[in-house]
Amino acid sequence: TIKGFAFDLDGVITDTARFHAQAWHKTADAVGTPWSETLANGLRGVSRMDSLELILRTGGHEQDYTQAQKEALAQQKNDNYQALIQQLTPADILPGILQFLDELQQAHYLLSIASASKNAPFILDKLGIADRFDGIVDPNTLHQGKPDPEIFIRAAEIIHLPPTQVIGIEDAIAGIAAINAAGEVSVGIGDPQVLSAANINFKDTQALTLKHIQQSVYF
Ligand code: B16
Ligand code: MG
Repeated sequence: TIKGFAFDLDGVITDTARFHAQAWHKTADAVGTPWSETLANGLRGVSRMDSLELILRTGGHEQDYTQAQKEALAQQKNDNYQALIQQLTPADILPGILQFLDELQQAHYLLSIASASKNAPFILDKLGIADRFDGIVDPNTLHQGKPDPEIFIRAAEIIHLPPTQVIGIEDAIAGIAAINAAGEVSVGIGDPQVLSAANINFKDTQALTLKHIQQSVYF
């Protein structure tokens, strides 16, 4: 039986991808990599350092920067990003998510956060929903990013459940792969053609309800 839910943050609870894109666009300009929608999409769900590497590689600049310079670029991006997310309010919670959290809490499910973002605690606080989660995985302690299952295994551990009793919710292909590899039930938010590896699909957060999940074979 399912006893808990592990949530991705960006793309599931709130749309911070637009702020990541804005901040990375500046980085791309600074290193001379042409900005594109394809590049922006490739950065979804990817860790900070891996995102920078992708931007450098896309422009053919992977050999042009020392490790120290890369760290400075990543720091600069995060400073710009943090300036942008100051403006987040509870109105930035994606449609249907608050009602979904209410449903889950009323049914006494345990809830955790499996976000690659080191800014997740700050973002949840700005959204006014930090206290609704029983645990937040600290990405500083992880060895591998999504699609490695580590973050979702940890997201089950921190709510004291085996992965088989947890449903993971993700908007990224790498995230669904991570949930599946962790042995959890995967829920994909977004184009079902793109997230075809998910056990259950919803086209957007508005469509996500406990009832719809329960209608699947996993309960
Ligand atoms: P930070 P998620 C991910 O969040 C974002 O989708 C990704 O664009 C970002 O680079 C990553 O977090 C790290 O974020 O720089 O704030 O530590 O989808 O895993 O909730
Ligand atoms: Mg995401």
